[in-house]
Amino acid sequence: MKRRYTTLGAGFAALTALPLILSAVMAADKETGHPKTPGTDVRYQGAPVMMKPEEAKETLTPKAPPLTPAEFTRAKQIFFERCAGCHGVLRKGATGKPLTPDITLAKGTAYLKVFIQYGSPAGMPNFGTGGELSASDVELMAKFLQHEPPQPPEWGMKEMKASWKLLVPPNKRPTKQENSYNLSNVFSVTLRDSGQVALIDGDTKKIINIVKTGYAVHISRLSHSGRYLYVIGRDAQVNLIDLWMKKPDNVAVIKTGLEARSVDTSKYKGYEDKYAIAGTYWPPQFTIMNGDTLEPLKIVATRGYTVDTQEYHPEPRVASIVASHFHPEFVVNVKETGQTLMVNYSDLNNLKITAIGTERFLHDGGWDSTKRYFLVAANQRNTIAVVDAKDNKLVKLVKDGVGKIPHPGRGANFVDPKFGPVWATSHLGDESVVLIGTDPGKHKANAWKVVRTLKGQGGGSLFIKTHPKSKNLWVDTPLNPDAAISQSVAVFDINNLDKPYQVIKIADMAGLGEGPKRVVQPEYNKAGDEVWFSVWNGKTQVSAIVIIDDKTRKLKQVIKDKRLVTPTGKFNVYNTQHDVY
Ligand code: DHE
Repeated sequence: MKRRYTTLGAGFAALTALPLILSAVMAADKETGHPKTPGTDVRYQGAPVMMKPEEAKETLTPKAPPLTPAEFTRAKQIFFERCAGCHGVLRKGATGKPLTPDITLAKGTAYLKVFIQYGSPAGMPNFGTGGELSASDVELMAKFLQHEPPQPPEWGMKEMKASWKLLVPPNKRPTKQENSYNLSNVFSVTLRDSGQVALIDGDTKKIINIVKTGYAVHISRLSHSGRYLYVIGRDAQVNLIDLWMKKPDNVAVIKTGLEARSVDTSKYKGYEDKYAIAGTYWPPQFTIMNGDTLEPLKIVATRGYTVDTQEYHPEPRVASIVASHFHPEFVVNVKETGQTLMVNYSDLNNLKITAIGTERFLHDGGWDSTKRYFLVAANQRNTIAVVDAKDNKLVKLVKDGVGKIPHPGRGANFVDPKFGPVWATSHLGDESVVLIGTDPGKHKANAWKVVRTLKGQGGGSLFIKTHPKSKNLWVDTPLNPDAAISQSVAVFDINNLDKPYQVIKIADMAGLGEGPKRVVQPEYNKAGDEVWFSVWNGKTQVSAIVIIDDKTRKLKQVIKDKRLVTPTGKFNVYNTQHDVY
């Protein structure tokens, strides 16, 4: 991420060397130097995948330009690091275009080289002129893309069981809470680049423990009781942390695949703390595990057909997962096919799945305030899909009025003084914050429509947050190319939404040295009177967490500690456990 952040800047200077014809038709992004592609999108979507190139088996394609084994190995490495995040491991297309040999062989080496060198207006970065790939690597990749995509290994029960470690079996664990922390106000903080989470006491603001987790750790979720914390890394490692221990720490660990982003736990009555589920990007599947041991019980593939063109997709990744409060079900959102799967866990042998066709490119989302409706962003389609978790059906694909690349995190629920209950999202691709009516009862005319659009600081927003006890709506913009915007947040007054937002300069409050200092992901404490922000700096730079008093919007405290390496997501135990947002 950091490397991309800095080297892409060099691309801007190199852009001047583009052939006249290209520079005439393309307006370059100020930061990426990439024609018509905002730095925000490139940086966010195109992160390296965690696969080891040696594990992916290559097949030489007869008509493609020959490559030596050493060249193949190098090309695989470059592909996993730079390309797979957007084009997919099997190159069937995701955010980026499909790059399978039926397409690439017809284009040929010279044509592909131009794209890799200069990028394209549709979103392909200028790897050559941007200085990320040498001329010989550009040529190598142009040849490599004409071969069949190397197939990474599958990851079934045998591999999962071999990776599974029950560090402390349930009968050796505490029978009651053995520490005196107010557990419901503990925060699990992602330390992205150190592969750890920091457990921070929300009352004293002191670090309780730094726990080793998977590589490029991503999110945390809680069990129904709030005792167990589940953390997933991009390497698909799930860590189970027991918060009842004197010093909360890992009690089990498993690798559920090679690439992953999501984890959750069973919440329905009678199944409290019983199951955990992890969704993987590779292999495309989800795994249901024992909640207190992580023993894998059931693996289900997500390969299948796209919702619209009904075309086979070999690599549909599992995006957000939430636990239903109306049925013993997990809501599993499958990205590339646009299927929302209601997976009933009451009988794992006779597994019932209701497949709701929603929209392609499902990503993140959250419940409405009643927790009956799940609103999920189909980001590349500028759509919010609304699913009814009680009647198990699609309610609406909200398209009208939604901005460019909605990115809600879990979104924000509050009551709009004019339109009634709403759920809100901000956007990666523009400055809008849209409010969608969520009450089909008393406010039927407003339900599942964009009822209001606020103008935020700019694009590059990832997360938005409020709390039932708050009157503030906080909007971050960590991926905006303007440092003044990425290092501050906007806060709206929910009771007076026509009033302009206030800008709070969070990064300045932290008083850090140099670095990108992106301010990311507002998260409330349990009482709903403090908002926590991460000031996300480079791996070798100083980062911090800034805590704002929600009522006064003034600084309350800064947590600085050399162990807080690249803090990003923060998950308050109570709010995560009860889906409060
Ligand atoms: Fe995330 C949630 C995928 C990059 C921080 N991210 C999610 C979810 C998905 C996802 C599918 C929803 C999980 C759920 O609810 O079950 N994220 C991806 C990617 O594919 C992507 C774009 C690129 C990648 O290679 O991983 C990506 N994400 C990032 C980051 O760079 C962020 C900003 C910093 C980081 O720590 O990695 C980041 N993502 C988060 C956070 C959440 C999240 C903090 C949970 C928000 C919440 O409030 O629940």
